[in-house]
Amino acid sequence: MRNFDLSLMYVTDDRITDDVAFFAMLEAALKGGATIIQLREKERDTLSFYQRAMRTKERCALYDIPLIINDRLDIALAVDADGVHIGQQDLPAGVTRKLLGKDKIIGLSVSNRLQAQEANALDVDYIGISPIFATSTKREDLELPLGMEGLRAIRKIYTKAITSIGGVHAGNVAEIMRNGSDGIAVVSAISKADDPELATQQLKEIICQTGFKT
Ligand code: TZP
Ligand code: MG
Repeated sequence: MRNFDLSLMYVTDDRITDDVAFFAMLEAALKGGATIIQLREKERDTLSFYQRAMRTKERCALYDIPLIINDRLDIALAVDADGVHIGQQDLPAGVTRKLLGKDKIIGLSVSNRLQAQEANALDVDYIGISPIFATSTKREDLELPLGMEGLRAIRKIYTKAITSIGGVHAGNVAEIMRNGSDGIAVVSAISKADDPELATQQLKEIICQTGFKT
C-alpha cells in the first residue's frame, strides 16, 4: 500500500466527540469521494482512540480507502492502519519507518523550506504543507501560513507528493492545485459544511477539473 491517492484527504474533526455524529460524518466524506482519511484525535484517551480507530478502519475498508493515524504510531500499529501522519516533534521519520514497515504510508508536516529540503532525504511518502492558509481549527504550534508563494517554492524543492492543509475550502482548492499541490487535506470544509457529502463531492470535482496526478 504505498500507491495511494492523496488528492482529497478528510482529516477527522476531533471536536466531534459523539460517536454517532463522528461516524455519520466519516460516512459522508467516504460517500462523497474522499480518497484518504486521517484520524486525528488530540484529546482522546488511548483506549477510546483505539476503539474509534478500529471502527474507522472498518468503514474505510468497505470503501477501499486508506486510513492513516495522526501522531500515534502505537495506534496505527495496533489497528494495522495504512499509515501515520507525523509532525516535526513526533518520532523521527526513520524510526517511524523502521517500526511501521516498508509497505505503510508515512506523511510528514512541513512548515518551511528547510524542512521540505530535509524531507527529501527521509523515507516518507508525502509532505503536508502546514499551514497553507490561516485556520482556527488548529491553534497549538501552528506556524505562519506559507501561501501560494511558499507552496511554489516547496514544489521546486521537494521531489515527492505534497498535500496542503489549513484554511482550505472550495474557493481556494483550484489555485492550490495549480500551484503544485498533489492534493488537499481538510477538516472544516467537510465537517462544518451544511451537507458534508455534497461538500466532499464539490471539492473532488474541483480537484478533478484541475487535473490531479496520482
Ligand atoms: N494542521 C495544520 S492546519 C490544520 C492541521 C491539522 C487544521 C486544518 O483545519 P481546517 O479546518 O481544514 O482549516
Ligand atoms: Mg502532529
